[in-house]
Amino acid sequence: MNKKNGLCLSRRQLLLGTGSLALVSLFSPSPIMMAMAKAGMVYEPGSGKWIGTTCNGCTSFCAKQVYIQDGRALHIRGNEHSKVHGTSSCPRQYLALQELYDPDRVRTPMLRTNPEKGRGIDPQFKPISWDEAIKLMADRLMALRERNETHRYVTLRGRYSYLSDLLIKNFTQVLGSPNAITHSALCAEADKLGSFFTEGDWGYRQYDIKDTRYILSFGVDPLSANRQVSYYCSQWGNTLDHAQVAIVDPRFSASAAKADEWLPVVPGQDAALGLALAHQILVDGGWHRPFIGDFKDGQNRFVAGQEVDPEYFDELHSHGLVRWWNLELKEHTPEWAAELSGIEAAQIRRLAKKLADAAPRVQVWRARGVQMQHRGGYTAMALHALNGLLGAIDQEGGVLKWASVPLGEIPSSKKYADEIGQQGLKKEKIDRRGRLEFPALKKGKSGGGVVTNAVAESILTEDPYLPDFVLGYFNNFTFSAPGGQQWEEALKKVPFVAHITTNISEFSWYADLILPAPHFMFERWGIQKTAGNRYTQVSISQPMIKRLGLSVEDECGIPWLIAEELARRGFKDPMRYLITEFKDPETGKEPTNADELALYATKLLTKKLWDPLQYIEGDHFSGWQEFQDKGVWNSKPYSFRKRWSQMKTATKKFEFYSETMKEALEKHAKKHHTDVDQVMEATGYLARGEQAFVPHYEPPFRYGDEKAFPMLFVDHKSRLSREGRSANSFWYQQNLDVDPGARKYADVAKLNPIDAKMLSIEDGDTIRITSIQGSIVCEAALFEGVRPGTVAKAFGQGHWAYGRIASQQFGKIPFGGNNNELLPPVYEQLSGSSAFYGQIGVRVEKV
Ligand SMILES: Nc1nc2c(c(=O)[nH]1)N[C@H]1C(S)=C(S)[C@@H](COP(=O)(O)OP(=O)(O)OC[C@H]3O[C@@H](n4cnc5c(=O)[nH]c(N)nc54)[C@H](O)[C@@H]3O)O[C@H]1N2
Ligand SMILES: Nc1nc2c(c(=O)[nH]1)N[C@H]1C(S)=C(S)[C@@H](COP(=O)(O)OP(=O)(O)OC[C@H]3O[C@@H](n4cnc5c(=O)[nH]c(N)nc54)[C@H](O)[C@@H]3O)O[C@H]1N2
Ligand code: SF4
Ligand SMILES: [Mo]
Repeated sequence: MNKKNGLCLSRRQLLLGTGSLALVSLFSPSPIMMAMAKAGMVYEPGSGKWIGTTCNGCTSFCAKQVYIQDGRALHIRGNEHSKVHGTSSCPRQYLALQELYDPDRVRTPMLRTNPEKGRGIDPQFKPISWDEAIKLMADRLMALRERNETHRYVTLRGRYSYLSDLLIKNFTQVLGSPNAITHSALCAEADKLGSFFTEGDWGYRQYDIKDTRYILSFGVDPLSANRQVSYYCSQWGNTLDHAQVAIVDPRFSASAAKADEWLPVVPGQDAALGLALAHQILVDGGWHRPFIGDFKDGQNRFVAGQEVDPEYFDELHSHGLVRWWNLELKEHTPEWAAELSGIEAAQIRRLAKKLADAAPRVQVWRARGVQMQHRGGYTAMALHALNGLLGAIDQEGGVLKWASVPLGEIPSSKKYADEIGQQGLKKEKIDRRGRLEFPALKKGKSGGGVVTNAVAESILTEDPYLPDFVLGYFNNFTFSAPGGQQWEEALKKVPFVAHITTNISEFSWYADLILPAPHFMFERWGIQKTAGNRYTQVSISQPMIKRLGLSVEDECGIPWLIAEELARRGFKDPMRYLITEFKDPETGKEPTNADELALYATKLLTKKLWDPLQYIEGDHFSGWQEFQDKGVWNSKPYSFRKRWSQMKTATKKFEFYSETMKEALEKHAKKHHTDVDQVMEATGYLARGEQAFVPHYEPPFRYGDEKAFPMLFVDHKSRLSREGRSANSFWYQQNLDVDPGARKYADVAKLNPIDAKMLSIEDGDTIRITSIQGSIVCEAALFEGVRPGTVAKAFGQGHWAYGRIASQQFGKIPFGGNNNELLPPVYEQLSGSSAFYGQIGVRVEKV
């Protein structure tokens, strides 16, 4: 029941909540706009200029144009030159303006004067000059060199542009540290594992929704999150005219509100559903024969419970279908899955039939929510295998790859590292990647990926060692990582922490030095990539207004300033690297300052896109100036079916029996002088023997026993969250009710009225949610759109720092509760990903 309406929310109200009406209120004059009007900066259409850039509000990385007038950014729209999303957008784009003009932004470098670190303890930052700031960093780096301990310099990267490899990877390398730690394992690495070990693609997909007939989404809410929200938002209405949509999610999402079916699955049980669908598709003879092949005599021998002789089957572009059936699928009937997933057997059968009827114009989507789970790696594979079975891979109306684009890389710095540096580079990385329990199998390589959240534990236990200097860039792991509390403790232990940031966030609170950052979208150079609508695009960000305060280009400029200071002290290799490798590709000029370095690096990486002499494919430009003016380059349209039997797997085929996984696991086992069963054991999986090489069912691991923690927690993204960065925006708080079941100016946990009644909780009550990790306080919203027994809550609120709107009392009291204080710091270990989902037991009480 909703106290304010005295009614349960109706379906119509839910639809309104997800629709575009909310956009109207985003345009209502804000205090900033009114102040601008007062100051005579009145918006006169036509007198300003639209400039191309990229939004980094989420991983859609849309190409944008920003309207600049009198040096102010006034308006934002999708970039008309983009073939991916054109002028369309999502509601989050405008929040960037309030991020930019946020009065709480950091304007100058600042130094901590209070040595005591803790939440609620004022760091007593005092402003200092860039000169002083850079000298402090150079002091630390030179001292590490003198002690032959350059590996104790650690960089942590959150959100980024492609230029960030300079600051994070290559500059760290030239300084002699192997510790360039990215946020990828907090983001979505387990997702890539699903497509890599089936079709050899360590990457994300695009979905050809223009021409599809059936969309089955496991947890993805494309109108709110995932990748290319702008494109999917603009096309979804048309898609609903020719396709059916089923959304599997314990939570009624914005996309579920517009779907034909909503399947409120038991959290963590998606693999059961996926495997039963595969079973039923085979039993019904519904696989896509032009991709998979057929029984030699055309007679279907897939009968529940019965083994099949592989000799009878001629496989075409896939590998190991019959082995998968024999090892795993034959027992996985819809009845078996119904018991586990809470979805009725009849509904599973009906769905299997619909998918087969629509194949190959079908697409099975999967969100972080189903894969970033303790045993989610095989779920990722199982759900992706459905796309293979239905022949949807690389097909019109199916599931497409992001095209590879001729984008350059930041040049290697390895040869510039001197002897001291080379010693440092040999040290074990701080995140434990590649240890027996952390295979982190990026692209199949043992230790190829990152284990972001393990760094906090490494610091706390000094295993492999204690870092001396941690430089955080565009990250907020104290807030964004599960078990964020351990980052607070870890950062207290590190002798020197610097943070490059726009706002004093929960990470900055523990920093010794704050370095003001330019806003990614308006104040600096950057490069991003996205895909959709059968195109892959590359767009740039560019400085278009005067940078606020004293911020400098961060991804390129900060390395420049440090290199200058190190050179003054006689350590010249870093500067030699920068001036040798980053010459202006048009004039051949060496960079002479931080801004030039950023410009030349942008030109260098994108050269093959804009230089007519190096033209390869896609949009054709007359030169850099035209590319800069347009702001975006589009690939040629997608080439369908080109990868069939040309995949980057061990067999070149789509693998249901993953020889690629087998190779990777065997290599990792060999490195540790053991076998694959021991790897399974060490990574928390129950599979033994050959089961480890096929998509299979693993029971979800439950954190917290059912008695003490009877409900299951379901985390999700808000439509207005720009990762962890938009909560200090007034427009965010004012429009939060665009999420089904949510409220303005509130941080709500959504409870089913059935559960609420049992717990004597009423709509609007203040509640405490407790897990084995911690407790948070927020507001109860009674909402029928959550599966009974679960509690769903958007990530994004619960800031106690960041600014005066985001927190209740800056530096002390959070506004609402941060979900990550409930989530234990656990992993999907094969990919190194943090596990935010699955079965996280919680107790809910009225306060
Ligand atoms: N519970 C829960 N946790 C999640 C998620 C979730 O869905 N649920 N999502 C996860 C995902 S997918 C991701 S990718 C991570 C993201 O997590 P992080 O990579 O940690 O990124 P943010 O939390 O967005 O924090 C970025 C920080 O950079 C600073 N900053 C803001 N704007 C700028 C800028 O323009 N330039 C610079 N230099 N700095 C800036 C601010 O200090 C800000 O706090 O969070 C993860 N955490
Ligand atoms: N609005 C918005 N969009 C974003 C971002 C943002 O901050 N805000 N961030 C971007 C980033 S960094 C990333 S990595 C992508 C990630 O985008 P996705 O990979 O699509 O992942 P999430 O939305 O984080 O996944 C959470 C979803 O899974 C559902 N879920 C949770 N548990 C389960 C379960 O057990 N089973 C099922 N079936 N569903 C479950 C949740 O209800 C929610 O819908 O999104 C990007 N898009
Ligand atoms: S979908 Fe993401 S990247 Fe695109 S406009 Fe919205 S927030 Fe920005
Ligand atoms: Mo992410």
